[in-house]
Amino acid sequence: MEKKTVLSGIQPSGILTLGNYVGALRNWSLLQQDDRFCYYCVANLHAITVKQDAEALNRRTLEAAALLLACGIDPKRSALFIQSHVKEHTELAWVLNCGTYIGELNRMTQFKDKSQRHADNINAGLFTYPVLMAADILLYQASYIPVGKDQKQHVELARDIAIRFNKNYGDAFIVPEPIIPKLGGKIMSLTDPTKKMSKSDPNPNSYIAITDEPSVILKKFKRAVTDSEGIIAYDPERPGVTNLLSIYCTFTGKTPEEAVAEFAGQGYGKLKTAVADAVIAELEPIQNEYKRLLDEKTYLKSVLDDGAAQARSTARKTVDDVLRRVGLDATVM
Ligand code: ATP
Ligand code: LTN
Repeated sequence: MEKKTVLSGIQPSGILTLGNYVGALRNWSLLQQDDRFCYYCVANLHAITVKQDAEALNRRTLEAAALLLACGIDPKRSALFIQSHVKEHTELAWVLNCGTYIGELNRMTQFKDKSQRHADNINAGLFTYPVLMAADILLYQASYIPVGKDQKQHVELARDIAIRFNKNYGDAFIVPEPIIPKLGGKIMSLTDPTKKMSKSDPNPNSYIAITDEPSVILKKFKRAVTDSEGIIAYDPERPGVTNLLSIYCTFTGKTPEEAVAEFAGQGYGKLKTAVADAVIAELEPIQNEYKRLLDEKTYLKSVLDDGAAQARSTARKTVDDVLRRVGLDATVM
């Protein structure tokens, strides 16, 4: 059976949040099926596009890997690895940089957004970030890319880069497609529901960390910003309550209509507690497994070493093929 390839990445730029879990990690785990092989990386090269403390970056990279395992990434079905351990990522990124237009990168909304938030450090890496992401994807000939809604534009750029390269040099790359959850593709901040929940938000009340204690999860949901009307409605005009309802639905499998009917006429308090309960029920076992794995250093190292070796062997084939097609192998005959 010809297996299709799944690939995704997550930056170790902070504590992983409920947004990362619902938008990405949960799907990563579900996509591990018999007819697919998955590559999942901790994208530490991407993380240095904003300022990082070296020691904290190393620690968070390994913690993110342990958390991915705790969320159900199975090393028998997936290669789990650290992006910087596979040099082919930066090698391919250079070639792809030379096949990407400034105009395309200028259109990326994440770049615009991050340049505003990090106005003192608008570096070239932040600008070419999507090209490195395209390299991550195209190296493994991935067909499916599970991501949250905010990454759709980057995956589309990776498609365009692949299509252009294939046209110029012959079919080197599989053209990937994003897989975005229908519900929960964009979980919003609890303190400002018009903004995406983000792990790099300086206010910890704005996000639920996957590792937050149950009492903290309950407290943060209870404080979540809604509105003063107290009407349970799934309506973009009421982003706070709609966000709570979509979180509730993703964790209970109910539809928005069912959830609205369940809480109608009861104000926001009941809904907030019910959302917290549903989230805690799913996160608690993950947290326990995560704590256990953090002490299993030898196991974690062996998973990451094996994952990188597996990734490298696939990635090398793609890079060698690309170098040959572009005329960069320069072999003396
Ligand atoms: P940062 O805030 O540091 O930019 P991030 O929280 O957006 O980071 P990433 O590492 O960039 O996290 O994203 C990892 C994955 O999680 C991506 O697939 C992204 O689309 C998804 N994701 C991130 N935030 C959310 C969210 N609020 N809702 C749904 N999916 C999300
Ligand atoms: N840029 C992504 C993280 C990421 C990624 C990838 C996602 C890095 N490499 C490859 C999918 C495929 C983000 O979520 N900010």
